Amino acid sequence: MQIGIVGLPFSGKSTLFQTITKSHFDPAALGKAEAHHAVVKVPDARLDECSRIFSPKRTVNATIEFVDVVGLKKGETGSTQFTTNFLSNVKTNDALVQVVRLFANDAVPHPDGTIDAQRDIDSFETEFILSDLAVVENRVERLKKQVMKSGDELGKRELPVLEKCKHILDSATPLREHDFSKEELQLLKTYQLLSIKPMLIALNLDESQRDQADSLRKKVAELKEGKHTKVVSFFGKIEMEMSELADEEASVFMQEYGITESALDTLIRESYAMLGLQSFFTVGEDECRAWTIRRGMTAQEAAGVIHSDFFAKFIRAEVVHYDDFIAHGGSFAKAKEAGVWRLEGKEYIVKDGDIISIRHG
Ligand SMILES: Nc1nc2c(ncn2[C@@H]2O[C@H](COP(=O)(O)OP(=O)(O)OP(=O)(O)O)[C@@H](O)[C@H]2O)c(=O)[nH]1
Ligand SMILES: [Mg+2]
Repeated sequence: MQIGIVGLPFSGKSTLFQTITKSHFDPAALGKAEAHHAVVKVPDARLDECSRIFSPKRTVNATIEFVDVVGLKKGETGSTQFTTNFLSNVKTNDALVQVVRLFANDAVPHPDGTIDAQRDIDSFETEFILSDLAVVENRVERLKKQVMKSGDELGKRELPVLEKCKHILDSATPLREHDFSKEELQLLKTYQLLSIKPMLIALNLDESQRDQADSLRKKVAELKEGKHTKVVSFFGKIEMEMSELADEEASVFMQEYGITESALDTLIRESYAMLGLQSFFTVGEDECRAWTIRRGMTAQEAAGVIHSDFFAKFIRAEVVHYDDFIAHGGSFAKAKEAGVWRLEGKEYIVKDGDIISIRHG
């Protein structure tokens, strides 16, 4: 699962990437042709609490991968050029974080001269829609011929889905705001369409905009938020400085600024949720661990994520939800007594935050 960080030049992509991945690269390398990848721990207060209760030898967080997508450059004419090279770098991601610049900084002028979130967001939207339309139209034409000539079965199934896409794109809306069935999504996968990818719009604010942070976010959210489009805000520069501090210093700093949770933690968790991912936990004195599954997965499938043997030899799952576990003093015995600890069969749909132990043969 990979999330691409995109955005106009000088919007703060590399600043964000370095902060969430706690990595550093030479400023001279910023904007260079090669993309940076890093795996990031998904922060989870529930897992931290389990670790406090069990004091295990190790605690293992869920992870996701972020990429600083490079290749978007200011063209000769001054406007930003969405080259095919850039668009193909975007295609390989499962979801996108679009950094939108709201901070003013004369030292690094905005490529379009002024700060305008809506214009920036729309320019990406338009490019993505146009790129998708080209792919879809081209394919529809070819498939029509193919189906007529040979009665191609796969083609027959694909054609109506692609025509549906064309219809949506023609009305200038991104595909991600429409419902597609599992089968339809499967058929569309090979086309790596851009506007179908879930999108988190991350507004990069300056320290001085602290008081307006909420209203600025709401303004953009009202216009842009949708089923698979979310809007969050963060403070690129301070967050970066904060990430360079030791944990203790950072918490003093956060208190001083009245930050309750690092915006970046929120951003990572939102990205995880945006991918349709959720966590269940295994706990014990050896290890407390968050495992990643897709929403809707069964107990047997979840067991298979831990070990393929657990899938094959699945008998039952012992399940208690984290909230119930905590409500009963973080004790399995009390949770059992209260009847919130249960045995579930292989068809049980695992919930985000379930604590599970697999019984297998
Ligand atoms: N004042 C201010 N400056 C910022 C903020 N975020 C980033 N910058 C500055 O803006 C410049 C560009 O930031 P980058 O993170 O390199 O931006 P980018 O989107 O990766 O840029 P390219 O890779 O060149 O497209 C740097 O000089 C940052 O220090 C912010 O929140 N406030
Ligand atoms: Mg960069």
